[in-house]
Amino acid sequence: MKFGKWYVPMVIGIIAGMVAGNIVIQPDGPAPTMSSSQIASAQNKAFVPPGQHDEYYMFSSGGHSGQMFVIGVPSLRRIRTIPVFSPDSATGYGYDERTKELMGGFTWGDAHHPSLSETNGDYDGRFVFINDNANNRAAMINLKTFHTEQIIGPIPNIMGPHSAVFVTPNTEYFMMGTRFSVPMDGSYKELEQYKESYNGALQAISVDQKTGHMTPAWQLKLPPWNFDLSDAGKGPSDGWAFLTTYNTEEATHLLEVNASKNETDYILAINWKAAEQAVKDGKFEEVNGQKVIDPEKAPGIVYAVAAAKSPHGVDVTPDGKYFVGNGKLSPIVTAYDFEKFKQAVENKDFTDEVRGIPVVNYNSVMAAEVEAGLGPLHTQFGTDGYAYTTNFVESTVAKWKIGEWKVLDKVTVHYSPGHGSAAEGDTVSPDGKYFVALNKLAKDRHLPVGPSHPENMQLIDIEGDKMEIINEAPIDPEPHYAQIIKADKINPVKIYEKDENNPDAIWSEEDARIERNGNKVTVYGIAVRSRFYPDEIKVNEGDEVTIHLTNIDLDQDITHGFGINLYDINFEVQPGQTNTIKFKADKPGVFPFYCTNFCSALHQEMQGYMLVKPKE
Ligand code: CUK
Ligand code: CUA
Repeated sequence: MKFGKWYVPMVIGIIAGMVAGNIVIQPDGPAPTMSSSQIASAQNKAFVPPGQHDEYYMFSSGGHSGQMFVIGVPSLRRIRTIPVFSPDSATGYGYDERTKELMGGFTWGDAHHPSLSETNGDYDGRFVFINDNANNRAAMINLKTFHTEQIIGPIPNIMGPHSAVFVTPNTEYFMMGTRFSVPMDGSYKELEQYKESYNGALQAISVDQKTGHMTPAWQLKLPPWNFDLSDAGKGPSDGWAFLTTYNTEEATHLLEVNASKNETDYILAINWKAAEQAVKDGKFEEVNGQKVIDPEKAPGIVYAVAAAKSPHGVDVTPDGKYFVGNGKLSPIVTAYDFEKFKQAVENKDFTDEVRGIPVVNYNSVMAAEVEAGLGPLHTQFGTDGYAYTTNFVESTVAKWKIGEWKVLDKVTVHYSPGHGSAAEGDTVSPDGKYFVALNKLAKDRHLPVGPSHPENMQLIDIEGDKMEIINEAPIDPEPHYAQIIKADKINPVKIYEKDENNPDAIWSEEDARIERNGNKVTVYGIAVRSRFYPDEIKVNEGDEVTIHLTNIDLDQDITHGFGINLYDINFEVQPGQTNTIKFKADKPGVFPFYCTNFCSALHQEMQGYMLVKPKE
């Protein structure tokens, strides 16, 4: 392998850097300032005047904040935070009954990779899905309302679905590969039994095309390695998914060193249509209610191909002809020719077998090794076969071209980019135009705010031959991946449709009431500028209280909040929405409740009292 001869010194350098706690080789101190002509050009291209809309939405993961950020491109203005895996008192997410149930008892998630729904390999603006790397879950956000509508999981048998979520070209499925290996049946096994008793997995989730609702479909049992990222094939490679591996050393301790020993790890190519067929043919085992396919017992589903040391991202080109592995501990990005890969599989052109998985001959399928730079993590695509790779260690974005296989331009970013995101970058027809580098470190780029800084997004104009940074903005931790979709593909509703069939909703003051059944008190209330009805809720200490509240202000952007003093309760009702909250009135006394969301000139008058009569 070509990369064999020269990545070793570099890897030693990186590891030495890691051990010294200083992986970032970018120097400290202020970055070079832009020239006045660069500033003028940037203002021209990235400025969105007040009142005008951005051309694109960017959906960015919020990492361990558990949220998703909606950002306008090119302005980089953050438009909305969509709470997904963590509570958010600003919207009452995680307080009202529906969202409390969604969160399933967890108070955080680690959201890494948003994936917009696709039709024929193109973003269609219906839904966006995202993984929770911490709690084996995935969420669906409906882009009509920008609300999290469903969270599934924790899904049994998988652990830490980091290589997720990646939709197939018609959103038949999205794939979730695990980062961690664990005993798949959920049993207790010592780490000494790692090699025999631990496994990774690929989870396929099927998606209902009408509602976007997710159902666990099947799981593929994988070797006890770590899996990093995946991508779905398209066009000629439709029906396949690609998954990077690391720790094929099967180390259990000090992975920093022990998982960086092998010269190569693998990219797994998974024929998901064959997996689907195997399930139909009954070639699976039921484990904890999940259909688990063992590739050793159902051959023809999983193949491996060597990839430069501990690869991070794997990305399929827009035409689906190549899949591209990003070296991480090797300075190269490897492009594999899918057609040749398929031929090699047909011809059984294998060099090895590892844990029952045939290893395809690298030299037969490798199309090119692109010398991208130090620490390549992820690649995105623009128009005309241009590709953009983020180099974490050297803090650059490298532009190269499919077919030419060499770097044509590089731009220094600030600092240490993880993912990047190109406009419509994961579709069959990317737009080019913009690339956002999602930099892990901001350091000196913004006003200092103490020892820790925000992450830093930088917008790069990729239209010309030379890439040019034209905008930047800080962002809370932590965008991993983001997808950028044309704004006109998304048509959110302006108000919730009046649901006459919702038994919890009422639409007039006359229907407002408080019902008592033993110690259960149910309030049917309305919120309307600028009052609650009823505005006196009288209960006894110890009562179980349920409040259904409907916002009958059917007017865009008139949202009411409902907070109760000292009861740790706050939720919201958007126009036309009904929400429910349940709690025990365990503190006697007088507690005002009030609208927490400024809604009118008489917002401050929008209040009432909850009287909790003490027990005798
Ligand atoms: S990962 Cu964070 S930079 Cu979770 Cu996609 Cu690569
Ligand atoms: Cu309703 Cu403020």
